[in-house]
Amino acid sequence: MASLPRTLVLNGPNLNMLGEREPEIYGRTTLAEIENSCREAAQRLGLALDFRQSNSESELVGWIQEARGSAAGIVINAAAFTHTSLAILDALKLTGLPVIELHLSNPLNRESFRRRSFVTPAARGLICGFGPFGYVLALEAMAHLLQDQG
Ligand code: CA2
Repeated sequence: MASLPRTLVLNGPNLNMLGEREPEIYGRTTLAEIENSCREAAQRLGLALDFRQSNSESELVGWIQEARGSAAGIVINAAAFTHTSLAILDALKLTGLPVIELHLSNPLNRESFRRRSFVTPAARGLICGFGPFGYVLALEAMAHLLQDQG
């Protein structure tokens, strides 16, 4: 039987703290609960899931580079690195894989420094503002992209 297309879901700095601080912006759902919803969605959509979080830019870049050989697509909530990291942008472009940019909040209606994203130039699409449900939406979108790709 052919193996399922693998989607790498990457989470950037501080997202391991979800549910503990700033619930008015990021809600009360923990990253472990989000991972569980992603696992259910991936199973339903016929995707293999690799769900990771790091506070280190270097580790995230390493994982993105490795995805070239092991993943069919990348969903990334780069958190604060979204607004600062040319290294993550370059790594995402180098993979040649479909990338979906994801945010829990809508960075466009927050502080002006959140309006610039270094991920957007590498992304096929952007999902933001839907809280934890955005992760499920991103996997739906990825399954759709990979199906179209054949
Ligand atoms: O809305 C998002 O998903 C963000 O990527 C979250 C980042 C922020 O810098 C982006 O502009 C938008 C911040 C993640 C911080 O995570 C926290 C987790 C728990 C409590 C407070 C922050």
